[in-house]
Amino acid sequence: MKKIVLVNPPFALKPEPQLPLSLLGASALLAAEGYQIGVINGSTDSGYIENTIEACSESVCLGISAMTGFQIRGGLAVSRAVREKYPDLPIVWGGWHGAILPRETVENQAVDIVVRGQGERALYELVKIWEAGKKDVSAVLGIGYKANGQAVLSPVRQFENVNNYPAMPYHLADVEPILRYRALNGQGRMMEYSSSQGCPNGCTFCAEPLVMGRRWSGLDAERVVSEWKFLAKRYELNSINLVDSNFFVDRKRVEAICRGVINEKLKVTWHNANATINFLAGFDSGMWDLLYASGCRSILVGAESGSQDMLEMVDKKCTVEDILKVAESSRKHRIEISFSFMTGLPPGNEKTGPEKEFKDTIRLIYGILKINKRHDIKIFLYTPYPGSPLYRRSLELGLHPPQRLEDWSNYELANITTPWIRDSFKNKVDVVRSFIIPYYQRDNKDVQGLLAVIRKILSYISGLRLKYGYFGLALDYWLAKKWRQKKGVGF
Ligand code: B12
Ligand code: SF4
Repeated sequence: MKKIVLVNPPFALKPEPQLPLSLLGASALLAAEGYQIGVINGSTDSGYIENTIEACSESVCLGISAMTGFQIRGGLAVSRAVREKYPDLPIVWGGWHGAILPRETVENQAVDIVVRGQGERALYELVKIWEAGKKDVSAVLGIGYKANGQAVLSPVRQFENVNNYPAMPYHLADVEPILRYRALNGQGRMMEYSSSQGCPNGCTFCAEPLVMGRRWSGLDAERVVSEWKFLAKRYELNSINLVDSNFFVDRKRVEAICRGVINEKLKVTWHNANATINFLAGFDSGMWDLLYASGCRSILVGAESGSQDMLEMVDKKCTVEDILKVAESSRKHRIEISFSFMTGLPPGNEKTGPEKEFKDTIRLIYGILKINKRHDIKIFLYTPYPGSPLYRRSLELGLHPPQRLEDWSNYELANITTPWIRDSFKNKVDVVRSFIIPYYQRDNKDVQGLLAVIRKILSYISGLRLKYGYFGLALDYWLAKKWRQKKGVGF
């Protein structure tokens, strides 16, 4: 049986080790049939380009996974190097960028095929065609390919029930260094797990609706529990890191997973499960207790904004009060929530410009932290990722997007400034994110003496700044920044 080589390019210059879960998912059907699959992980292997070239001898194809941004850079470098050495080897791109912009992706000379959306069956069918020595891929649904030098998109593939797929072939990845890295960094032996695909919601900034067509499918609860049991034992895990776009779509399934974990007496905790505010706002005490008892310790929600106008613009289907309600009920039940906010959204009208929106968001963040300082707050500057209504609105407002695959590799949160955002606004957000919120959140119990006094003063001032939404006269964080630059660590 022949080989298949799949590459997860690094997602940053110095990436943290990450499990190449997208590739494990895409290769699940082939792995279950016993294909020899080489998974090369650019987040742990700095020689991933040379290693891919070597691995590709006698391979049926090369597969690349890429999100929009930095991953494209490595994806293109490896595709070009392989194209040069093996000019006839088919090169397939999958993952979110290709799914969102299939034409631009397949138009690139180093790409032959792009898979849009779920990759398991499409990759399986492609490999079968090439293995049989054929070249015509036009019958494969949900892909882009070249015909007479032109990009062609085949009809969309029906969203498939994830229970049709076999378990993810974790054994294909070099898992141990990743788990060890996490254990050394205080996260314990934590492993990614995907229990569902898709999301039924239509938030106007998100690419999910375009890529998965607002469909959702979750693995049956019994299967989730038995896979967690297997993984926990096989890899000596402390915890599971859920990467589902929306873990909580089916309440009965979540309850059954929790009961299953309790009945099986699994000793793993589970973290970062994605949820929506309106779903969590409907939980009673019994549900929160069940979550905690089954090991749920943190939940991730897109709170997005403290401005009700903005919540409506992004179609979050929740209110600012719902967000505070979730902060309170989760606190009572010892579950931490990671509230993710996006600021600098495209202005709707004068009343909803970025300054007003940021002020409302800060007020809400202060309200959340007053309820529980241990809730995690993430603030991102809105980056228009293609494939969403808000991206189209951003184009109308003057955003100039890259045109070619190469140029999308520089499209990163850190270096995109939308036309309606000023540098001063960007700096203010940065200060709030990196100084004000963390300083307010610290309990300062780990230090004594003068440092403890300085920290307490900083915490107090940061609290006042959040409370009144005032970030001028910045002597406190100017000093903190200088200290950090000089000592390499914060106060
Ligand atoms: C884990 C994760 C990460 C990890 C990276 C993991 C890795 N690959 O190394 C980290 C934390 C580093 C990360 C970073 C970012 N991420 Co991210 N991430 C995810 C997340 C939560 C899970 C991915 C996953 O493993 N899913 C499970 C697998 C099985 O599904 P999948 O990835 O969709 O793969 C399937 C198909 O896409 C396809 N497929 C994928 N690859 C391939 C390859 C081939 C050859 C084939 C045939 C098929 C195929 O088949 C798979 C099975 O069906 C997704 C959301 C989600 N639920 O998918 C967001 C998501 C992919 N990330 C997203 C974003 C926006 C980012 C960031 C920009 C966020 C940020 N704040 O910085 C950065 C970008 C980093 C960069 N510079 O490239 C967006 C994608 C937007 C886009 N246009 O690409 C997503 C969709 C979240 C969202 N809804 O907005 N991310
Ligand atoms: S932001 Fe979250 S809830 Fe909204 S569509 Fe995307 S994945 Fe679904």
